Amino acid sequence: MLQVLAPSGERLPEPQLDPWLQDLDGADGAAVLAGLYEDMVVIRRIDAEATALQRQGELALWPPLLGQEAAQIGSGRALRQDDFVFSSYRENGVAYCRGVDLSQILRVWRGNASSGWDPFAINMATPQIIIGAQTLHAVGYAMGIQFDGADAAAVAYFGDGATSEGDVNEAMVFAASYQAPAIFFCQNNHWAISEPVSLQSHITLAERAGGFGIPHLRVDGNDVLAVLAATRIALDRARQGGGPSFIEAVTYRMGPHTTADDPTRYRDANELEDWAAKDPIARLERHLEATGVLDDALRQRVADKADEVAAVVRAGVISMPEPEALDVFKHVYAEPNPWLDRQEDHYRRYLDQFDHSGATAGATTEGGRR
Ligand SMILES: Cc1ncc(C[n+]2csc(CCOP(=O)(O)OP(=O)(O)O)c2C)c(N)n1
Repeated sequence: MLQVLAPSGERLPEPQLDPWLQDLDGADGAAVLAGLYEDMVVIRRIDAEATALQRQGELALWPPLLGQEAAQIGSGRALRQDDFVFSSYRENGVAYCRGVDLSQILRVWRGNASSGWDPFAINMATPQIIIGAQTLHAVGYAMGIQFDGADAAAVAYFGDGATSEGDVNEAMVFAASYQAPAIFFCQNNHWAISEPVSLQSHITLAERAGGFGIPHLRVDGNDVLAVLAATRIALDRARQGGGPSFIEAVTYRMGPHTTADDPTRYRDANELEDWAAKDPIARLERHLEATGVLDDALRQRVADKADEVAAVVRAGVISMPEPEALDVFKHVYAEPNPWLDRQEDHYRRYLDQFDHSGATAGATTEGGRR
């Protein structure tokens, strides 16, 4: 597994990745590192705020990313604006990097909308809940990039569990066959809800890609610099016409699968303790302290930014207008659809039975029976 930052924060020589991190040794190096640190702290704070909002009944559900900040920020910050991201539901850190309006990340989880944002405004598709389906979308988009003769890339984010899905394997066949500029970015967070990765694969997930003829890198996913470098390598290959790449970022989901899950029912507490020692933010913090980049002023600036962002997220969620019940029929099809119109009509007539207090309208017979 490739690593640039040890858990102690020490920078290790890494011949394959170091050439892709030269900007860190230049005049702006400290600013780049401080930027990565800020993003990771801010996204952890958004995650904690969203979890609190769910516990307070303001969101129906939330899939925490705690522990996966380096995998998401390191890869997200390597991308160019014209690259296109296809993610699942946990990549809120990547959405933050793409510039999504923060409260829009939470709209779906509040139940206010059936999708989050305009994909073409930020070049990131709305989150996919069907495990692995987004890899096919990414490869299709990547083939479109090829037809256009452009040098962008399509990046599919998915979990370890998704690699066992047919969709992901079919996507890899197509990407390899057409040498599409697609990046398969797998966050191996070790658990597919209660299913451990060890049960799903007897080889590393990165090695699976080798079977399709796709070049692969296995990096420490809690090391933001290793992830940044690996993503730059894959992007460069895609831009040069070198075809797809697979990155396995080895990380850990420190929280539950979603706020509806209780991981203590299937996970050993010692495992969590081991991974807490490899925390991605603490590791970068140690590095920045040792190199003199992290001082009290930077710490304060980042803490203030996190507070500010958390306040925006909270205010945005709480003030979201409630959707109309019939809005559920909007945006299902681009063209009029008689079957949907019929369903909408039935639902409207059903809703018409109720008055504003929620009681059933219409006369009741004696004794309250109809
Ligand atoms: C096709 C499909 N099968 C099953 C599910 C139910 N499901 C939701 S999340 C999940 C586990 C996914 O694990 P992984 O791919 O490792 O991603 P992670 O949640 O760890 O980020 C499953 C099986 C689903 N959403 N889609």
